[in-house]
Amino acid sequence: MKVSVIISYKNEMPFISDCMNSLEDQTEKDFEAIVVCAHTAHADADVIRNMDVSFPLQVIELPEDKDGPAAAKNEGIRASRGEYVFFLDSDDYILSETFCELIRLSDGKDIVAGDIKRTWKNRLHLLNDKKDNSALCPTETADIASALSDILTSHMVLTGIKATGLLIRREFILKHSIMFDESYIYYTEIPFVAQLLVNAQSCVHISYPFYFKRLHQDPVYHPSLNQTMKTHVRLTEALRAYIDTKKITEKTTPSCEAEYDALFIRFYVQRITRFFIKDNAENKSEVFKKAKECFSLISEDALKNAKHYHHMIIKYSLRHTLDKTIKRIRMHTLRQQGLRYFHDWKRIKQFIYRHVFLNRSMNDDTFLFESFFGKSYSDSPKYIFEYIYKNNPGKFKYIWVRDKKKKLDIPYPVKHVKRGSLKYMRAMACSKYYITNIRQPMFFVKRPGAVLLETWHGTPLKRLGFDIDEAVFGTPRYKINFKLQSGQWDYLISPNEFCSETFPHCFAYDGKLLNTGYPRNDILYLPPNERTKLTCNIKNELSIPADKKVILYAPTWRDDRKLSEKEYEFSLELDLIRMRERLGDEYVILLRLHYLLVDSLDFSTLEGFAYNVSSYDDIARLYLISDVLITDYSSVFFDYANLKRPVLFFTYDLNEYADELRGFYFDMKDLVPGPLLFTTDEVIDSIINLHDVEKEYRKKYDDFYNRFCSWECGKSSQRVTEEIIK
Ligand code: C2G
Repeated sequence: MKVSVIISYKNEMPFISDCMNSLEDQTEKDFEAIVVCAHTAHADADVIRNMDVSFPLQVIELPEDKDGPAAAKNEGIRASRGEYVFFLDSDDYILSETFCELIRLSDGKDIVAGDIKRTWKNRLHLLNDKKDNSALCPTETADIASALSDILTSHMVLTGIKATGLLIRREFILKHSIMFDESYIYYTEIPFVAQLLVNAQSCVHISYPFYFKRLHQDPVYHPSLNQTMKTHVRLTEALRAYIDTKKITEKTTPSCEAEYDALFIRFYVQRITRFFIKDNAENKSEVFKKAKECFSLISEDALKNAKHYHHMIIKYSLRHTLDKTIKRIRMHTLRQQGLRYFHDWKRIKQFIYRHVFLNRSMNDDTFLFESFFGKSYSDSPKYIFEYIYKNNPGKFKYIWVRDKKKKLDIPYPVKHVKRGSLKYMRAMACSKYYITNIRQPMFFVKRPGAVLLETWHGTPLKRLGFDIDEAVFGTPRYKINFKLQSGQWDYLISPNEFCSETFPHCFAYDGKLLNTGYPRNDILYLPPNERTKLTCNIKNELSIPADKKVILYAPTWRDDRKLSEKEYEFSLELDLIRMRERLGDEYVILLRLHYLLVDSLDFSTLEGFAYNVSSYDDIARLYLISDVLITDYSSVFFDYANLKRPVLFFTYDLNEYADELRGFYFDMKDLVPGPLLFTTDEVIDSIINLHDVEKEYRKKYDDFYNRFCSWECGKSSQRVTEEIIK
């Protein structure tokens, strides 16, 4: 047996198939896999044992008195039989040529090392990307001193040092009794690698990333071990690892002392000093004390070779108190940011926000409202605003955020601030109440006493936030950012029981839920005479003939059609010319694009039949004037159902959308209160036979209404307001 692969497992079930598949695909087949499971993972151990793999697989369970990656790896070493051992974490994976290449270079050497690459991607995405990576040119270093040095310098900071990805001769480990220190929670690999390096008699390094260390996108439900640790505990342990490493390396030569010191210095400057200047960091003094123990271990040469600031701040930290050190680090950071951001106006504004506006007093009587990035005066923020305005005359001041390309038409005396402007930054910092239906920007700092009401913008059919398996589109920090944002919300509105069950999980939200129904739907419950009057007015406003019935087509956006930040492409799959031929005598159609879709519709040839209402502020008013809604996977039908009018689903790309893009919370066929249609002709036929469609779906519609609309009664704005202004 050439290689024993040792895989430590705790709770990485969503990732382990990538890990196992990467072993299954090895071009070199002479290996065994030993999975060592935490005692808490008994059920998973059975699942792994039953995995259909073609290589020898042993699954071991740790006894109850042992825990953590060090114990698991040691157990793996004891169970291994191969000439070499190779540590692979169960959330990571390797290239299919890894063993073949490392074995080719081994020739009885103590250590064969490839590089580790950190990635947000799963294996499939990585393999797709790799096709474009052919330009990478590996270099091999077999001279022992250089190879050992290369292994260390391939890591940027001390905490990057890993035992994973190294092919290590088993006899060599046993001869020198090199084991993982089980008193570590996380950084046991740092002193382990130090022992390997000081004892190795032969080593080769190949500068090629064979090993892929997965960065966890979901810090809440699938966190990595270091995401579960408190920062100060993690940093203190890493400092201890440096101290232990120095004890190991000082005994022997070649000791790689210079490389270790350089990695430590960078770790201190890049990680620990940044931790010190965070306002909410816990136990800074404990970390500072441990860091001071480390400073005396750094060689003078290493300090001299370090960058000027690195050298200076270490000397400074050694001689001064934590408070003084923090001031010194802050000064440097300010200067650095000043230089770096000098040409970046957006950053300068954020700098002013943090250092100027947040120091001003908060305006306890001011409300800041925002709807869909300031693109419209609409949705729940609009109805909450109008309720507060009308019921609290003269008591409050109001600010509305507007998009830079949009002038909001608000028929009340409010201040407008352009999104991203300095005035907007000031309003974000100084308004006591912030009411928005989208996620707040990442730079936003919630001040003590401020109130953030997240109204959100719909009952989700499409999976949302933490319920999306993996953020394939957009930033891999999607979930990490989402948690930071939802952690700032004081209140979140829920329109129905389903949302009250789903929102806490999908937003990783544990704040207060307002089970009030949606303020944006209050308008759908106006008394009949007011509603009729309003409907006539809106039709007039849009120049829609009073004698024509109205079809509203309101599709949603598709994650894979991104054009730029917050802009997605739309393709119109309904054949409007055909619709006009068959329906034009009786109907007009309103096309309403989602706020993320770029509006390039041109209806000049369809005048009198098709109306582009994409820039109309408030879709609720469009619901009121329409006789039938066509949508796809948008949440609009949950709101429209309040009117109990027919809904058709034009789902021409259902399979792709459901399986490849987001996935749904429900089986659409079971849930929706109308037919799923795939062609324009099917849509036309359903509209011509609308009465039959309504009859067919009546029972389903009633059930749907009871499930999703029964909390709405036209008083949601009032209920929400009473909660937030006590
Ligand atoms: N909307 C609109 N016009 C459309 C589609 C949507 O005005 N053509 C508005 C509606 O108010 C809708 C909201 O935008 O409720 C959200 O749109 P969705 O299509 O549901 O998509 P998304 O913005 O991804 O929100 O929980 C809801 C989900 O988050 C979906």
